[in-house]
Amino acid sequence: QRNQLNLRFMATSLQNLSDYDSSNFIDISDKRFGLVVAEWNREITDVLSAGAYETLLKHGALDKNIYRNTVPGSFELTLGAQLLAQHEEIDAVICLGVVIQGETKHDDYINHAVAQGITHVGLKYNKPVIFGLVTTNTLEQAWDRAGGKHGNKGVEAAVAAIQMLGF
Ligand code: RBF
Repeated sequence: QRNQLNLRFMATSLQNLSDYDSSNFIDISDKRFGLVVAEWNREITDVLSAGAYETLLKHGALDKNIYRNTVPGSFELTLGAQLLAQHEEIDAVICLGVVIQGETKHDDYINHAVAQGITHVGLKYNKPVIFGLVTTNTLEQAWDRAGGKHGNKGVEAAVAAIQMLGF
């Protein structure tokens, strides 16, 4: 299954979408990254996670410096982020989740809570805590943002982390 996910990632996510300019990226070979990945909509969050992970490696991060953790759902991303960010050795945290609109307003509550929560964690610990939450009306729209026609938001989240480390 991992190979399939990797193939899907390689086949689609870095071709022409999620384009970015890496010419001014700083050296991140000594930076430590926390990845927090929600297990709801796991098939999709796995692809976001692979995108973020591969992007960090591609730009010089070391595998041993990437700490990947899962949380049950996106609502838990905030605490997951805090548990990582509180460690002095962690330089940046990347939060990844997929929240799909349903019949009730749960998505609104979750999205606002995560946006506020991880903003708070970033300001409290003075380090980048990246908002990699895909919030869509349908699963298809989420796939479009996980290696589909709108790129891979996991790649973009990793790029944002690298850029903020160079700020
Ligand atoms: N978590 C997600 O990451 N994505 C979702 O689309 C999502 N939908 C949910 C819908 C409902 C009605 C509920 C109650 C929870 C949902 N969650 C979702 C889980 C949520 O983020 C959290 O894990 C749980 O509410 C436990 O705190």
